[in-house]
Amino acid sequence: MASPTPAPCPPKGQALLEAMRRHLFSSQAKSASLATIHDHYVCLSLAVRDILLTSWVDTADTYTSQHVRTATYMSAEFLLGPHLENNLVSLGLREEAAAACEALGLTLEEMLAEEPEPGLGNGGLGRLAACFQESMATLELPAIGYGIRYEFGIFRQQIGPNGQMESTDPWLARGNPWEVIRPEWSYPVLIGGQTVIGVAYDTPILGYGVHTANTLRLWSAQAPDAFDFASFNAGDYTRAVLHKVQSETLSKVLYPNDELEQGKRLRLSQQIFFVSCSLQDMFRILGSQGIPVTEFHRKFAVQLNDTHPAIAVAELMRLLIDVHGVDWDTAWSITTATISYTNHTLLPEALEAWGLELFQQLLPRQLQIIFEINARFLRTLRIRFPGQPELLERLSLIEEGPHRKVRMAHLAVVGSHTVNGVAELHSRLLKENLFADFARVWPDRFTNITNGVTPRRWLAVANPPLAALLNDAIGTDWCRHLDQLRKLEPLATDAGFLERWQGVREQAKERLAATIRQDTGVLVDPSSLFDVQVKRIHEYKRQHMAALQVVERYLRLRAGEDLPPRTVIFGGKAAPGYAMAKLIIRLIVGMAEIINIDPAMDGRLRVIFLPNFSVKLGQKIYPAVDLSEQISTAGMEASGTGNMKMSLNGALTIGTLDGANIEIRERVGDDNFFLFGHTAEQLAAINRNGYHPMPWLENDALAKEAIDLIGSGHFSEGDRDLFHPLLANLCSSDPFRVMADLGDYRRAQNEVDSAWCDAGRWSMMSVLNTARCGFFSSDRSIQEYADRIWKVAPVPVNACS
Ligand code: 26M
Repeated sequence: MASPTPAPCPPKGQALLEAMRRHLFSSQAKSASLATIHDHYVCLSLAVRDILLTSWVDTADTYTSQHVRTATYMSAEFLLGPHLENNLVSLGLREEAAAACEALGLTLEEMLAEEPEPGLGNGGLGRLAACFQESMATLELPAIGYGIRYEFGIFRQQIGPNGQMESTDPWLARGNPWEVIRPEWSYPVLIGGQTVIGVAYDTPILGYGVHTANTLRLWSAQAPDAFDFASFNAGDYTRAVLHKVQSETLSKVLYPNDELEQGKRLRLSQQIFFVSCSLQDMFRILGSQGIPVTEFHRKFAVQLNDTHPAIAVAELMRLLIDVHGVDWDTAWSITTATISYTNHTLLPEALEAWGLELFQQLLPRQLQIIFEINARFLRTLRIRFPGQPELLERLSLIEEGPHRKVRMAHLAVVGSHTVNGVAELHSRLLKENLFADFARVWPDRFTNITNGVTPRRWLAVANPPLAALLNDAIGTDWCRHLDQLRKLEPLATDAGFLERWQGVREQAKERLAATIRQDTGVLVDPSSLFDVQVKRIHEYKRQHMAALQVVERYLRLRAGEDLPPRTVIFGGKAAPGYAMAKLIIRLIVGMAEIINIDPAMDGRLRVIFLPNFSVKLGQKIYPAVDLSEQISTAGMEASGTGNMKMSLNGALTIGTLDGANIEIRERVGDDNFFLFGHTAEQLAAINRNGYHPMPWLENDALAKEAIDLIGSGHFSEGDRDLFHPLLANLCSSDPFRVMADLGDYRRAQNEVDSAWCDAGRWSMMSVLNTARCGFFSSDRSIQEYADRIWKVAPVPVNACS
């Protein structure tokens, strides 16, 4: 009997292709002849959105009907990066999309390049929030992210001969296909006697390989209608419009964190604005499910991402007491059972403290509540620790002195049931230093949850050739269970596998070389060692130490030493008000200008400063890194997450015993990590004896030569003054202990050079880095938050609509 002919299978990408054509007409109102690349990008995004909406709607239905316990992640920053490719990978539609584009005479790559990235964050803290959103969805946890819909994200950086220049990031200028406005969910917030309305804009966050799509809810500021109405009646129309514009500036721009940020009234206004909207939204959800307000803490766990949302402690108290009629003691138990706080830095200059006058002006009721919390807190302390007024002063929520201030970190600690640091060392130092007194009062409140990164964006999306090799070698489970990378270990000595590994790495390096050529005009050799430091520019991260090392290398090459070819790549933004960080960029740019055209280098040294480091650029850089520079002063980098992204993609680390470097080294093995530098304990001991850089420098001829060369104007067209502030600082106070670590850094860099010359061994070490990095998945971090802090369980979502 003849078998029936199967129904013809539609060619790959057919459904997406049809949806794209439909959107070109119905959303972009164009025919193919007029469509721009951007139109096509929008159409593809809308076509993908149509598909993911099913998951999104089903997820909301499931969470609502099952009255699930929900984690809310409050963060002033979400550094999301582009959505399209990530959503395609989560839906398993990457190849279909590529086929659909091809059918239209386009490439998926050009579509992806069109997407502006939502850069709603400064660096590590904002990117962590984004990785966490994605992991919460992948683990099927009921969760909501709450933040601010800044109209302008982190500034765009351009690099000129004088270093960094900033311009605005109008990421919404051409619309945003990934968000849905929810005007029905908007809330009033009273700030400085004026009401501002927050309107919800929702973005779906897809889980990988599951039907869950959680919500990121960002608040946009709007003046209330009644507002201009009153003035209009009084005949002052123009003033009314100006007022309206003023309240809408609340969500205009993300602050680039810099030293001058403190005391900015707009910044404090932004904080109460998004925190109050978010808490009011939670009360609305509670009410809609018929749950009494006294059950708030059973419905919601609220995680504070640093102190930016710490005002939530006072605002939740205010809403419970003033709006919902709860008594103080009940309100306080609910608040402390709800809130937990993550600290992300030990740097004193980054600890938020708001002047009392400003606070009083903007948030008088919340200040009153803070005073009451403090009075009750100090009262219990007086009883527990009699006769210790200094202890009480150190613990108080109010910093005394001529300019009294509210200490936001203290408010967060007092109002939380759990406080965590972001790597083991950081969490230990929190307990021993910053919060030592609090740890005496509440020893069980403090814990550690080491950071992680999402393997979807940072491996599957960023490095498709590596992902394909992994799928082939160990199966596809690694993407949801990153520990599975362990299965690679036996392959680290398999010659055939190492050859394929090498091939994957070469592809990534060629791709980055092309980007470098495009963005800087410099040709680099993809077979050279790619030595990379990308992160915010800050003295504690010590980009200037890496720069000194490059000058030393330049001197050694000029003196005829034989060193293997290196391409040293820097990237990162400096806060616009941070002069020293900008000067460091200027130095690197000056070095690049001279070194890259010096024939004596003979192709053995290139220096690159890649402008405008971002999530998008990171996706091109991380896969191509041979050597990951993680060289912060021990005890200063809370965790670091770029270190994880690089190691996961097969880079070897040169690093100090700081942040998560310590845990990376523990896992990859000390043979596969280039360690150098003083430990945090050793530095503390040195500090006690009084540190001075001169003795270190005097015994170091090469370092002196490098500093002299910079001081001579060699990298600044003869200008001997330009780098004086930087060099004088290094030679006098050297607050970040560059001179104390420089010699050992050089020793470790020499070891890197020798290791690089044995290509087979380097490849093996590279494989072992990837194989042993599974712990650093943000899935593992989030599992810990869910189990140990939030007590939130997964709720699988089934396709129902
Ligand atoms: C302060 C003054 C001048 C310039 C910058 C600052 C500043 C430094 C750190 C402001 C805020 C800071 O902390 C927030 C932050 O981004 N912390 C980072 O959080 C990441 C996620 O946990 C960690 O991986 C990083 O180590 C940590 O620096």
